[in-house]
Amino acid sequence: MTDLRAAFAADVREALQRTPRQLPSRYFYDELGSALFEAICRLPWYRITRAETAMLSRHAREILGPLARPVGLAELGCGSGEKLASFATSAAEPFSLVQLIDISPAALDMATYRLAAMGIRSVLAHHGTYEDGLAQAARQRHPAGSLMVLFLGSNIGNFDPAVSHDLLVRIRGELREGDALLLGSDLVKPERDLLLAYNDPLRVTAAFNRNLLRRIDDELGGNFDLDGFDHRAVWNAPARRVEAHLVSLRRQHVVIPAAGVNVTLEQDEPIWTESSHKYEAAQVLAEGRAAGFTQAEQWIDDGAKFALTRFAV
Ligand code: AVI
Repeated sequence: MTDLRAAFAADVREALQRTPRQLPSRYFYDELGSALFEAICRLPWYRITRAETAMLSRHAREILGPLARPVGLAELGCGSGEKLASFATSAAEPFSLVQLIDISPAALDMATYRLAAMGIRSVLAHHGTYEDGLAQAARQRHPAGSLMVLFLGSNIGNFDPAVSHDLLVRIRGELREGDALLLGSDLVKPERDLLLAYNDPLRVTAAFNRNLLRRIDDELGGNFDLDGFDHRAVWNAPARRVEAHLVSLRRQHVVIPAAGVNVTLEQDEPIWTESSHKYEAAQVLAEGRAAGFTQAEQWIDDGAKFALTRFAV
């Protein structure tokens, strides 16, 4: 068994044994999962990607304004590279080096190809976790100028608060004076809008969620019956997060040989697969401060309710 498959198996086993049962959302992003996420980003009800791309393009020069030249970029979770491409086009200046960090090899290929098509060839792709990629990016940075880490798409919202705090501290720890972090955070909005975004009428998000079971069946030999689970999204107001669940439609036995899993799910029993935390704009500033960033500037899309914050060291 490869290391990646062994880690997948161990994580699935551990998460399914919790109460309530869980599955880690980072495993959504195999090739099909990444394609389904790209489709979600195009849904009329999921506004994060369009709002952020427009803001990146509109404010590119202001965002880069105070940074020492040449600027190097490192994007955590670059996906298809579409946002980075739009930012680079509007910035209209050369970057010393662009570093891409993602757990999906397909995403890294797509982003590298997209940047190359724009003439950006000074690109390094790091396949792996945010932590490892960040450490690599800091090691490989251009010796002159500054580094801006991009952590966009409200990817931070998929982590529990304690973990996201640690990640911000980690990012801060890899940066030097004059560097910056550009953080994209989705803001709290009416429940109706949130539920449409995470339980869309075309059921693309439901497919994205169920694909995790398909991946476990394919890669770990599981016997999940995809028709035996409903996608459910709920807004947990006190915790300020949308939770995604897969609800067992009947009592069923799940066996995943490669993960050593043999469990019985009751009818209506949920498996919690994802949290998408939402923020108040001031809370984002406070979290950056708590992680050790000294200065911040924020741009907000009031319609989509999305914030881009540049934290400086
Ligand atoms: C990648 N991440 C920020 C998305 C989110 O909004 O939590 C993943 C997603 N899940 C369902 N729709 C989109």
